[in-house]
Amino acid sequence: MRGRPGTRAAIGLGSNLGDSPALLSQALQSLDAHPDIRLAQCSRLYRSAPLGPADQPDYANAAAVLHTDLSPLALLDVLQAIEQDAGRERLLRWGPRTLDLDLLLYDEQVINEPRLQVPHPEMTQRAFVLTPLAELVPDWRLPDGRCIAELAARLPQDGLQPWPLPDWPANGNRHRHDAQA
Ligand code: A4P
Ligand code: MG
Repeated sequence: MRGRPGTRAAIGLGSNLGDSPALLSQALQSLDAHPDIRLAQCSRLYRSAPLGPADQPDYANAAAVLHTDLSPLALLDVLQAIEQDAGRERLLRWGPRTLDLDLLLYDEQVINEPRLQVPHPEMTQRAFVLTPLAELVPDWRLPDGRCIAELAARLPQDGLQPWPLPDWPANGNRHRHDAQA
């Protein structure tokens, strides 16, 4: 199952159990190590209050842009395998998790399959998704024509804050993957 070579895809990363920054960082490394995926850009790390049940820890969130030869479903398989490796258990919708990897955008495509909806149906409502993504690809337009920067600017930030850890890939050496994008 191969996609068009070098297709651009955006993903959202989230975690609120365990060493969340390390889990997100490890997930980015695992993606970049995959033979059919190249990590083109990653955002700063953010800290956000939980959406959903309130009795869970704050989340670490980030966004990344990938270039991939994988089809959307094959990419979802890789994201879910990396979630499993991080000890992810699916106990409760919107409940705490060690690692959540959402496929936000895949080129200009609209996908409505039982296992996969792209653009991610909730992404336009979530500052913890759009603010990091707008750092990377402000001009990327959703298939309906709306642009990421405009959507991000309209959302309340809901306590979303940059989390300036020195060893996060995009801190100190910000957007170090840009040169290859
Ligand atoms: N699925 C369909 N479309 C997609 C897609 N575009 N990307 C299916 C990834 N998966 C997609 O997801 C359930 C099913 O969605 C998968 O089997 C896949 O086939 P899941 O990850 O197993 O379950 P979930 O994450 O608990 O549910 P859901 O609805 O995906 O939740 P979200 O939207 O991922 O939200 N608060 C803060 N502050 N930060 C967060 O990151 N995340 C969530 C989870 C809740 N609250 C949060 C955060
Ligand atoms: Mg999810």
